[in-house]
Amino acid sequence: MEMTLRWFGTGFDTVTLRQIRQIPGVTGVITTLYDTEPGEVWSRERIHALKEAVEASGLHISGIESVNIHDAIKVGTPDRDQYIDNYITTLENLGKEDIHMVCYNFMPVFDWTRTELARVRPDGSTVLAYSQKTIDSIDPQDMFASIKGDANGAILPGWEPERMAKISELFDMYKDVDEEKLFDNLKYFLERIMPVCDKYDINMAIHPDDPAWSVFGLPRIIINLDNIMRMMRMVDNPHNGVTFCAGSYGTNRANDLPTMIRALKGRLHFAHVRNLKFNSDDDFEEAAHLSSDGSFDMYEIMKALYDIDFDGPIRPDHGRMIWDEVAMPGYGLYDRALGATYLNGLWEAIVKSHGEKK
Ligand SMILES: [Mn+2]
Repeated sequence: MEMTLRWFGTGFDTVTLRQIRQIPGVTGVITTLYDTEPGEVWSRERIHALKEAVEASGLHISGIESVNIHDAIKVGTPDRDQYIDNYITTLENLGKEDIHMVCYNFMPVFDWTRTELARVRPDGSTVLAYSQKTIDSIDPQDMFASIKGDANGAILPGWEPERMAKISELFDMYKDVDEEKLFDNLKYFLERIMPVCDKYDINMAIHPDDPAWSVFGLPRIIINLDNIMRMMRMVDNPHNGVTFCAGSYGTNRANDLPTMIRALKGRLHFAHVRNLKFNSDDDFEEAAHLSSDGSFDMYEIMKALYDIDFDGPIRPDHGRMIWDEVAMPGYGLYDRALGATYLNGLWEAIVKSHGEKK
């Protein structure tokens, strides 16, 4: 595996490449062109400039998170082919710039959903949190305004104000889309992009829905092992794979994370490893990466990745806000750096206990 950190780009991220370079063991970043709209072609020039900026810091681009999917593709409207053509051009341009992993998601209307951006934990740190009771009591139109806490001036991925302004239009677009239709539309998209992925050896890594169940009655399909296996079988190509996000699959306590990882051998292209602390089945908050701070056994998660010979990029995921840092919720420097170091420590111990296989 390669330890990486997500970086939103100059002008969008409070964390600098120089700071990331100084986290021991982090050699790559997972980045994006944050100012592009879903459906837009990413020019080779802009990708090249991004790559040069990252490489000038002594790091490299380990993959893209995300190239977002236009709603026309998810809904399956007649204009979807144009947007898929654009997506294919973006993949070609990424391939030509030697970038081989692309994370994306297929969530309708809302990207990840939380009800609080800064819940205070007993140690005084603040974290993102989710309460189903809160979701059940609010109108989806008010979702953005009702998230408690401050985004610290950052634009949250998937929660861009211009997108949220069109929320009723979006709900209307998805009104006839159920789970079966969403699977069909995903299949159509994947079948069309696989030839370019084969040509440039690009691993597509679908990010799970977060939380891993339906919110506001919208269909959500990337939520458990059965559905991921169905997704991979319906377009049976090794480039059609997954992002294993422990914190997203882990929202559903029926998901056995190490077992899921072991079932995904060969198709797991990217890993997000973080911990959650459950207060009840439908109320959780994000925790430090350390096993004892939350509800997951992080050693077992890393061990499962080791057991499947995982060799893709991995990153710590949302961190707590600590040491008075002001940053995008979940994406400060300090706690993610602690997370990377902890995960590297677990990995070193696992490798050495297996006779330094790698
Ligand atoms: Mn994730």
